[in-house]
Amino acid sequence: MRSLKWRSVAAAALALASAAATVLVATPASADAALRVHAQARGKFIGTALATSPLANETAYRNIAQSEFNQVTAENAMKWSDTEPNDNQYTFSGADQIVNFATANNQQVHGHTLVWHSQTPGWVQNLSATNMRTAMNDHIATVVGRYASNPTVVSWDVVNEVFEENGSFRSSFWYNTLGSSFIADAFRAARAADPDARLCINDYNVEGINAKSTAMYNLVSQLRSQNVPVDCVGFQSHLSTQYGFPNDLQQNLQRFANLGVQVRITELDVRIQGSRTSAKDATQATYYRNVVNACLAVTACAGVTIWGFTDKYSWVPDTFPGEGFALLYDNNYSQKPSYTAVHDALDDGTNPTDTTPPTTPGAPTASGITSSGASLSWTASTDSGGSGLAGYNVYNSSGTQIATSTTNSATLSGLSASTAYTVYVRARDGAGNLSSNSTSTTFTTTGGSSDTTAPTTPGTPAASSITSSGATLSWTASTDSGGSGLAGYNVYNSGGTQIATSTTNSATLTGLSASTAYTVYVRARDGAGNLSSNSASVTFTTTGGSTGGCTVAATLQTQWGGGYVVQPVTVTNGSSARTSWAITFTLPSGHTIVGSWNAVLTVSGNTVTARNAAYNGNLGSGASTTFGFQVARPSSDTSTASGYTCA
Ligand code: 9MR
Repeated sequence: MRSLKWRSVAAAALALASAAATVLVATPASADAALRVHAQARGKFIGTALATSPLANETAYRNIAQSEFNQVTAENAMKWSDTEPNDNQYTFSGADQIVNFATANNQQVHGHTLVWHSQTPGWVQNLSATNMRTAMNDHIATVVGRYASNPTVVSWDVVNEVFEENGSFRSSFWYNTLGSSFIADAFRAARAADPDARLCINDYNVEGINAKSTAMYNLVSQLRSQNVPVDCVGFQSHLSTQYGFPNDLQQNLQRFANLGVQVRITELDVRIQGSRTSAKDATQATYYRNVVNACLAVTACAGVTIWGFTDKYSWVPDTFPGEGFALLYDNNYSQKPSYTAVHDALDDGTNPTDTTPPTTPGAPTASGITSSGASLSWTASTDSGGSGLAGYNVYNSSGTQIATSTTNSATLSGLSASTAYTVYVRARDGAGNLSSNSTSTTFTTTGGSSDTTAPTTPGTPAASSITSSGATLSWTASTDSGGSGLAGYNVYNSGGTQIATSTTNSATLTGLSASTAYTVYVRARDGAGNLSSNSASVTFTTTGGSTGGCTVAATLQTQWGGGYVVQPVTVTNGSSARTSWAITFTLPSGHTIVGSWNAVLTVSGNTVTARNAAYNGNLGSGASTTFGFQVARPSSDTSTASGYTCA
């Protein structure tokens, strides 16, 4: 029986509100309780975006992600380029990684994002109207459908960033091919795929009352009057201290709430210019406090999600050279004044819910020990804080979490033979409080003496489905004659860091950087933990995102039946001065360039390369220049050039 996802959350919040009304003696808040403890006490979520690579590789990243937040959004792993890189070929490794992490830590997942003009593969962008609508509906049915019966995934950004700054519909390939009807279609497809998920429309620069947020307001109002299932509006809130705080944020949230939708802050960060100073930190902290307070003041505001938590992995410096430090923790995972601001805004000094951790579990006992696994069991904890025992985390001696469980036992797998493991457990409750560490237990896996023969060396990996953030590798399988049998493969980068594992002779890499060369090789492993020699390596380069040494933004100035003008195309340099630049973009078939200015264009197939003219190649740090061009197209065709990339 599936649970009623977000509706049950609303019921819990109501129960909390009525409990608060009858509890007369307030318990003092624990000053150092985690953000999620205070957020839950206020009936709100506090979320973070998560990136798959540090989640897999960094204990400090995982520890903060699980202890401070009760809601997570995949920063990239659920986007179309990651989930359906080729038509009808779905890859969910990154998405599942995020969902599994959230499930293990009693967090909810907000799905991001189904229909967006960015990070959508070229095969979608060039489809005919009929085929594009089918592809969109299939994608939504498959991605939403995958998690429809999973109570962890409660909501989705169905369409993202459909407006221009002036409030007109964004001239995206979606809009240019399908008109605005794709928006209602997408919401209906999402509702059909999961009737219980909360469905959101999401955008940036809509925090204050302005042309763009008013266009959003009018659209949401219109869609709801047409019974299109829009449940929620997401305000990204990528703020910068240089533009001032949107002081009408609360008023804006309230006018949307009055339409009957839930509102939420979905991607909050506050970037500063140049290096950090205590004055800039203090200003930034004020912005964070103001956003949290605005959400707290609006009953229909469900919570605040921050776009990551450590400056180490923020998108900001890549996109805005010279700006950064936008998050709650510095590069070394130390809390900044912005953390304290969010904490103190959420902490109202009374805390009707749970800051009491469960009791310490008993020392684990190991049984069923093999060369690659063991079963652990321990005496259960109890929880008196009110939120109830949620489960247990199992850690190794270096503090890395190696398993989670909802019962007082766990199965460990993938261990190495003849190896001593020291493990301990901690209980966690529904509010995210962790118990003290149990006493630890050391056990030794059985001998690899019977199998010391490594598998044969796997074939050279071949890279395919290369996007700006991922790639698929496949290779000729190894064989194992040592007796324990082939268990799988590890994938390494040129620095020897393991970046993926697989039980088959292929793997999907996610979370890669755009326009970057990656050299990777694989090793096979058997059931006794023997590793083969390294395969030969392959080098591939991810496609260009918008985050290379320069960025490009193209504006459709005018269009008519048989053609259009793109002007200005603004090329903005990164942080190092350059003497030349090159932009590539894709022309739909049947389109021809009929004129250009301030750049030299060459056409090869459907790809156009625009290089600087003799006089505008020199760009200092952060400097911009512009060019433009005119295109002829068949008169029945409404598509335009797309895929602008700074090479
Ligand atoms: O933070 C994301 C970054 O890692 C990606 O490279 C980028 C690709 O366009 O998307 C970033 O996240 C965006 C989000 O999905 C939608 N709103 C704007 C966010 C910041 O660009």
